[in-house]
Amino acid sequence: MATAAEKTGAAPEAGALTDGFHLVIDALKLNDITTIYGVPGIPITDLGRFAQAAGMRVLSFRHEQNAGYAAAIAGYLTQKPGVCLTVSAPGFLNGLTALAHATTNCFPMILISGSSEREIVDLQQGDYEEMDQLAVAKPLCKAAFRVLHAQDIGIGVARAIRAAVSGRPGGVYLDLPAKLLGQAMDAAAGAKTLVKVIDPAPRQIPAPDSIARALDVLKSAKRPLIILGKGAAYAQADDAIKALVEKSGMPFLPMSMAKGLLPDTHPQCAGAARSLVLQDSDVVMLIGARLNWLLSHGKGKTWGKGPKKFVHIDIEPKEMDSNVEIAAPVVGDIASCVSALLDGMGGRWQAPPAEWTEAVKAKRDENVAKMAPRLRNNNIPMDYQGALGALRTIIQQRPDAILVNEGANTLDFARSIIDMYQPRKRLDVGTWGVMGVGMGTAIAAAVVTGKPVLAVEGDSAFGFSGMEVETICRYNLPVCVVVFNNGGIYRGTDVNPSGGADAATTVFVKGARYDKMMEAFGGVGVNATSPDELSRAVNTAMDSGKPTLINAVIDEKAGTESGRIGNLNPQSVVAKK
Ligand code: ADP
Ligand code: TZD
Ligand code: MG
Repeated sequence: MATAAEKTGAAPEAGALTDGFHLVIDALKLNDITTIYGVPGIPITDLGRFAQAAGMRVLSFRHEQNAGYAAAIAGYLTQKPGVCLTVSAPGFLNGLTALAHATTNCFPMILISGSSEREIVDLQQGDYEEMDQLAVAKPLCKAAFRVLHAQDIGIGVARAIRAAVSGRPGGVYLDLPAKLLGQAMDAAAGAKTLVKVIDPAPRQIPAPDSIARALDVLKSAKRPLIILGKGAAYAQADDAIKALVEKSGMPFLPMSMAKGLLPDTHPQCAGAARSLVLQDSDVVMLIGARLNWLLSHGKGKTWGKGPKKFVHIDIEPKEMDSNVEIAAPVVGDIASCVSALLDGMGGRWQAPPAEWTEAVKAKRDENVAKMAPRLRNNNIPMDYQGALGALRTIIQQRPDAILVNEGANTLDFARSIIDMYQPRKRLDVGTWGVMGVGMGTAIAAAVVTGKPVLAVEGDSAFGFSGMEVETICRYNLPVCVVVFNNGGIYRGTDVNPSGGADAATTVFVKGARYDKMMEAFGGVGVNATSPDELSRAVNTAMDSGKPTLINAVIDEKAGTESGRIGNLNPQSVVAKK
């Protein structure tokens, strides 16, 4: 066992005291967690101060939800839990949406919230910011813990870390009552209570017979397809996945955040032939992607009439058969599963029939050629294709930049138009299609990677986290935000059906100038009305690394209801009469 001095780096003086504040910080640092995203206040203000004094990076946000989204995506990018720190009740609740989002998306994150006096909360006597936070958090995360004694902080933090990153990653809640933070104990004894988590996300090796079964199913395929999900991107098994895809010769389809795991321009990429490959494939291998709504639950019109067999690689056994029968479940961590498959394929793997791969390629080339001229238009006001055509070229020229993306039309068009070239460079709304992740995601991406970030935001989407432009300026982060300003949600053209004076429910202030928000905090603001202007402004921002917000004026008529998922809107029989 490591001695106290080895664990904390320095032996405490005889008789010296430590306390809850410092034990939390020591426990995080011991486990290589060096960044905290949060909002200060009672009872955790000093925790943030002491953490900063101890050399941690403590990023203060304007709203806990954004700090939480930052922590969630930091977890996704680093495979270490992102930590969000909040005050009690309202601050905790503000952070909770992000915790639930992290759990839903399988991102490792720990929400640490201060809480009020247990004795008063449990008797419901009306304490300052009273709430039974542990009970509220439980159904929304993978695990929830509360620590009552300073000597248990080491174990509490260790459990939180292991729960967040092992197996299927997710969100963990850690409740720290105010009284705990001030609890004192002997420093040497305290240091001994700290726990360094060994092998926090142990490999989960797939059963050999599951690999053999999967290979048999793959060999039987006439029209195989590989679908890569964000679990595959998270796994950081980039070389092995590339080797598997290339050795198999199978077309692959990246889910939104898996774009760039292999370049979208890769000869086997079927991104531009999505409908065809989903309908006509006979064997589909899912790698870190769930058959949820984003894949039409693996059935129905999207998936065509012919029979399908699925091979499913996932770390979560319960995911198998969640929507349709899985012919070959492969349960394990993606790196281990992919390397076992590669080994099993041996030296001579039969490529899929050329008839299939040629058909996919022909469809893809046809669709790409159809889109190309639309992406080069210089229309004023801009449409989505013209504006995104300009941004597409920028990412092509700067493939290591990170693209953050949210909105409806702004999201759907950007996903299909902007090619990605490197893994984990596209960060977006994830499994829920949630608005509001934008600025938190952009901030964490810049902090964690040090790379330039381009955030492409619908004007509605941006509004959910827009105040964090101050945070971007305060930390002087290399973030360029482009607000696609079409004056509303989906379109800016709706009118109030009652004829009353209020604006329609989906419409915002006409001619709004989001660029001025950035200027208010010392960043660069630009109003861009043409693709050329937009392109110049983004390139300047990316070269300078200065916080920039570009108000991109988009034709208010250009979008469609709900972007590409309008079919999910329920229809009223009354309105149709
Ligand atoms: P997408 O939205 O891109 O389709 P999902 O979020 O639906 O992706 O699926 C991600 C899947 O990846 C989850 O089912 C999760 O359990 C799985 N996963 C995450 N990390 C790993 C890993 N290291 N090994 C295996 N599976 C993983
Ligand atoms: N609230 C939350 C948290 N998430 C959501 N997804 C929504 C509301 C509903 N919603 C969408 O699904 S997209 C969207 C909302 C409000 C905004 C679309 O408008 P936009 O993009 O300006 O961001 P476009 O380009 O105008 O379509
Ligand atoms: Mg809009």
